[in-house]
Amino acid sequence: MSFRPDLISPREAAHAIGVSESSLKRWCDQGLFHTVRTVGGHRKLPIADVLRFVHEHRHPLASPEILGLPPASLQLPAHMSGSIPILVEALVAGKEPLARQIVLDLYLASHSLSAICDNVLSPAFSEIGDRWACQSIDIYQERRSCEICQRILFDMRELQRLPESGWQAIGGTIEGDLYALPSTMVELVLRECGFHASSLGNSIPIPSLIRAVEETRPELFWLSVSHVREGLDLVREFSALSLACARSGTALVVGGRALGEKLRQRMVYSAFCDTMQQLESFAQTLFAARGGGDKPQVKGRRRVSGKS
Ligand code: B12
Repeated sequence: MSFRPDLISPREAAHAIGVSESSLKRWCDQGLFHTVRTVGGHRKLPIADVLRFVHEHRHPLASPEILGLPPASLQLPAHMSGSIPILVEALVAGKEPLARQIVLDLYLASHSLSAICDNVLSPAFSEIGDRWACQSIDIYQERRSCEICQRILFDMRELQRLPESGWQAIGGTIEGDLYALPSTMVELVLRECGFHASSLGNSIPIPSLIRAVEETRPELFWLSVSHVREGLDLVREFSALSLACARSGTALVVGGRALGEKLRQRMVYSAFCDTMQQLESFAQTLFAARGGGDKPQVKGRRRVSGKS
């Protein structure tokens, strides 16, 4: 199961979310759903839009199978802490469809992507790390868990709206830092906030990151630091990155487990975030502060008018 951008009819969408076809058509007219016309002139809705609607409006999902989801959707624990042990078992056993379903069900239960990352995925990997450290799981199980999670995060992108602003965000990890998940999460969360966010990848020398800032001049640059390789003078190299960001008017956001307080005291940046939820809040504040007509669409929960 992945969330392909398949199209369904308004009648199917109405059945899927358990409302009348007339209500659904009215919501289409109000612009709550993006619709496309087939060559024959019939109105169709992308499945991703229907899933996003369920997420944004806390709307029940009556027939998930119409959307290509297993009938059991929303029957897994919709609260975050209850999902962690099931997710850990699914990841360790390589049960990718189950792991994806857990994440999707949390999203459909209206949890934000940032909260899912902080409160479910990060603790799940912490548990996987503990099991790896005491050798109760094999290395391949830890690596496979990362691969699965990475694919799920990419799939979640298909549910996101296309950013409406021209605001760019780029970032990645420094040379020697092989951790991919945090940076992928940052990208996802910033896209959710309305940025054109794209990760540059992992293990990139800082001079190369500086060139990326100078050439792209993004509104925001993120650095995720989960590991500092021996011999790297992070503070010195980082100060050059910090200057480059200042010159191009770029907000520099840093985070990651390897950025301890002592290190941070010697670094200059716009914001340090412990969590994806803090990043989301910072990104929203940035929009509000810089304001103007160019402002990206920060996701809000619109109320649905009309009853089925
Ligand atoms: C997966 C993993 C790896 C994988 C990563 C693969 C991949 N494709 O990403 C690989 C195999 C590379 C790896 C290697 C190593 N690992 Co490792 N790894 C882990 C593990 C299990 C999960 C890390 C992870 O991705 N978590 C998910 C992320 C999303 O969660 P997070 O890091 O908590 O991030 C959150 C916040 O910090 C914040 N955040 C993070 N970055 C940013 C950035 C920004 C901008 C913002 C806003 C927020 C933010 O938001 C996130 C979500 O809440 C951890 C266990 C653990 N406790 O986390 C061990 C762990 C971190 N690894 C550890 C070790 C020892 C290593 C190695 C040194 C092992 C070795 N001897 O080679 C190497 C070093 C690698 C390197 N050079 O980079 C130890 C570290 C111990 C310590 N005290 O430092 C841990 C804790 C395992 C353990 N229990 O011992 N590892």
